[in-house]
Amino acid sequence: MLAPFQAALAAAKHVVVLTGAGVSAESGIPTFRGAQGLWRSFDPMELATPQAFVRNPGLVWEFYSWRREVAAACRPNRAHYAIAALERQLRQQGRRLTLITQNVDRFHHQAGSQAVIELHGSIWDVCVAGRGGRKAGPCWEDRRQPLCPGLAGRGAPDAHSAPDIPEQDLPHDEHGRLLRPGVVWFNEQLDPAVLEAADVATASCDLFITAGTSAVVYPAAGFAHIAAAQGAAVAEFNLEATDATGLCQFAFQGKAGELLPAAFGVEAEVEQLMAQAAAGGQGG
Ligand code: BJW
Repeated sequence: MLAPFQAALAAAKHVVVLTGAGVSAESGIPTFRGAQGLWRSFDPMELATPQAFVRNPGLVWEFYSWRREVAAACRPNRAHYAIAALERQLRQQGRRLTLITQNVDRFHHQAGSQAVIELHGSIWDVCVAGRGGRKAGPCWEDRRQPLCPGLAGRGAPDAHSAPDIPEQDLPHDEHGRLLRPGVVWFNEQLDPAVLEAADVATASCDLFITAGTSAVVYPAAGFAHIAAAQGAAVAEFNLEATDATGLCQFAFQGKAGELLPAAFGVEAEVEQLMAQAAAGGQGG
């Protein structure tokens, strides 16, 4: 299976890589589904919808502030570096790689990826909360931790008791408007320009690689189908089979951080990038 995949990679002019939470799992970021997944302990409808934010912005902010703390203590892993190294290699050869990520941790940027489409926003962004908890205007990055004194030292939300953070103690902008996390929640439209960029990339690739995603959340889950329908080869890297496995020519089971450097033939580059990052260079 590896040799035919590498032949497809060698022949591809435009590679699209779609990543999900499994790619950051080896960094220490919890996935959403599966035995240790966040949605096992936390109800997404109470924490990751605009309606939940309207009902209880303190609970939602407590959840996201805790996840920012977790992410701040983690670093990109070999899977992130492998994708960045492949992008660089393809660019040097006059080919290209577009990365579509569902992840909100920005580890792909930190690892050096350049052509990154963030489908579900970023946990480091904040935006003004408008009607119905939706975004009112553009988001901006704010990496302060905690974002405001009211969110200091709270840890993970307790599923059995609602937090007692008054709304005035939550993050606000300089005009006193309540802020919300800059991520995309369930029941919420993706940014149309972002979705368009992902659609265009998917429709024009000749190799589509999906890594570390359960392939159940739309619209991302539809991309592999679109790529396959327009003739691209599809490859999957995951711990286990998913809803997308059936349409893949190549399916590799195992950890992304172990599989991707070898499959992409970039092991030496990955070790070099990891060493640079450990020494405090680019990739942090
Ligand atoms: C490893 C590994 C290792 C682990 N190595 N692998 C069409 C049909 C049906 C429903 C819909 C539809 N269109 C829209 C919907 C509704 C909804 C949806 O898809 N629901 C489904 C659950 C059924 N979609 C939406 O609401 C989207 N909006 C939208 O479409 O707008 C239009 C619309 C609005 C209203 C109604 C209808 C249409 C928005 C989706 C937003 C998702 N948001 C979240 C939270 C983001 C913010 C945050 O971080 O808190 O995004 S939910 C969560 O799931 C997060 C993820 O990005 C997303 C996907 O999860 P992912 O990345 O796949 O992670 P896991 O945990 O599921 O899987 C991890 C995988 O890794 C597993 O397979 C492991 O095996 C593997 N793994 N370790 C390799 N080391």
